[in-house]
Amino acid sequence: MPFDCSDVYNSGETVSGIYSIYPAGDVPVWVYCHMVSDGKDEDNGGWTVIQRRMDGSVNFYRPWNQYKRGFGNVESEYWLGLENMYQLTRNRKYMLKVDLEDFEGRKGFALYSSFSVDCECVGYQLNVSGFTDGGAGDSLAYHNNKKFSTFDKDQDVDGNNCAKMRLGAFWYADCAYTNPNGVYLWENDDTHYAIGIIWYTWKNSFTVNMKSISMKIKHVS
Ligand SMILES: [Ca+2]
Repeated sequence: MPFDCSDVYNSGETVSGIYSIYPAGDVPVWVYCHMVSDGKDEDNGGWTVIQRRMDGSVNFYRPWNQYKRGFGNVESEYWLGLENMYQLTRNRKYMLKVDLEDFEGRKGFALYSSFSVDCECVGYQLNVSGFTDGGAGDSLAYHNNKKFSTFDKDQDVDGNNCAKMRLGAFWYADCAYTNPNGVYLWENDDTHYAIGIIWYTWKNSFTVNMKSISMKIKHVS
């Protein structure tokens, strides 16, 4: 039983697609495994996609229990679930890659040599470090060592409720330099401030929205 997409890849499955993994024992979790290299070494097989947005087909404004367990469609947009992320990263060391695409077709990424999510007992705190710039800058540093917040569970350091203000759910601080689980908006829709899928350090804006984003992790041996 593969623990993650690295195991799937190492078993000989080299085609990107949907596979079942077993991060918490005998319960299968369906996940998209990114296997195909696009020519860069860091993209070589075995990435487990933990979050993906591409077309606005899934509503991401959801309560705590949904973010804990995971939701969405592994063929398009989904969230793997905080408990699965915890189970994966407590057992193995992972790197994280965030792939971004804007509405002009430009691409950028941010690579982190270390990524982990702590237990629910400490609010599924994010730990991310070892940044390498893929042209998009480091918008996650601001969220490092923050607890996860949803509209019904405010664990951010802001006096208000960041999930309600940003219409998403994330490791909010005071509140966000990136909002991957925000509202899927078109490029320059600034009708409401900072509720879209932003990556501030790329666009120097809280209202320029991404066409797609994915967060994927790979076992570091
Ligand atoms: Ca708060």
